[in-house]
Amino acid sequence: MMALRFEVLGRFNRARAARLTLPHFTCHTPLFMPVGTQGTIKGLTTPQLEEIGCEIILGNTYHLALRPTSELIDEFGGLHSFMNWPRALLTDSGGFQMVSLLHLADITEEGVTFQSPVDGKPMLLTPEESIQIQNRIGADIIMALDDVVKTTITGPRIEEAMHRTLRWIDRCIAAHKRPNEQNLFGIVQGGLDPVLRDICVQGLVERNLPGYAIGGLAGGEDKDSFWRVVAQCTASLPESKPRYVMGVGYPLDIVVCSALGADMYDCVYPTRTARFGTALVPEGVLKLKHQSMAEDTRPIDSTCECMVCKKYTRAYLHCLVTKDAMGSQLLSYHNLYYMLQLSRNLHSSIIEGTFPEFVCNFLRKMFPKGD
Ligand code: PRF
Ligand code: ZN
Repeated sequence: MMALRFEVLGRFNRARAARLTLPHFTCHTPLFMPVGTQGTIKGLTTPQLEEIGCEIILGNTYHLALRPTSELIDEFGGLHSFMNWPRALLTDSGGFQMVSLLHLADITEEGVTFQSPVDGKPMLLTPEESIQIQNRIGADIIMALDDVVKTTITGPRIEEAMHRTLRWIDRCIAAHKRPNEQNLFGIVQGGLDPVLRDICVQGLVERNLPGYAIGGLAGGEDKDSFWRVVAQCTASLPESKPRYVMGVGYPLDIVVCSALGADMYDCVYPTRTARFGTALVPEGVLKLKHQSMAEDTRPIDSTCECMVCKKYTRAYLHCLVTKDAMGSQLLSYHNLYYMLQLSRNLHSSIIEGTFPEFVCNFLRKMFPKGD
């Protein structure tokens, strides 16, 4: 059972441009998903997200379950109506957030145990519970609970986590009560080991899920290992299903992973770096706090068509940044616009057959000295 349609509209070698029709919205790949935590993208309203062409946003089960709680969201008819977001939503299962945010989290066969940050009581998130919470939240795509370990560790723990992720997928599938309204994606684990990754891909593909994610990356491994795992997984995941690289990434990673055949991405980077006064530009980054911005009459990026670049100077933004909430709001607006425009440019260049030229231009601007 599936609640999505994935139509590949164009290809260039392994890169794909597709239309992803979800219950609440029709999205286009390569697809960047801004990350919300407590049911909001920090600094932007939902009408602003529509204005910049955002098609889908990511919510975190862990944050939403603690506050406002999934029961309350359910009473409001789901997260779409609670946050007044008419387009698509994806929720992550919660385990990864607990393990990465709470160092006290402990993983057993039953699930992830952690101390509640609300009252300090021990709590257990099982695969069944994660799916039940995500069923209440009502996102278009829900993620399986996986056992995530850092790619920088080695040894039997990597193998244990991969097999546990495969055992948990069956508990997730059995617990999923709304397969006609919500798409359950499985997550490939296995660290940097190609044999383990392959076992995990084959195991998940046998379950015939509506989509697949590549997990466990962007955790401090070198780019070479990271890209090699993405290339290996995309080569054996089905052509007809969306492929989501979790927690990625930087503009360069999105371009490279799309060339390797990945379709979906999420990352806090554009909004987090905005709060530190950094704007994303074709040349890399622009630090608005820097003294050289104080009298600069130019926009952040003269080639950007966003509201912030049309209306404000670097000097004005320099003045606001870190002193007023408006500073990070305007930078977040521009940075998300930049990521969404990058996704749209990737999509159209793949369709038009100009993907290699697009990638060359992107790289030439970002690395002018060729390094
Ligand atoms: N699993 C889940 N969420 C994630 C990841 C993962 O592996 C990553 C990759 N580091 C980001 N978010 N469930
Ligand atoms: Zn802009």
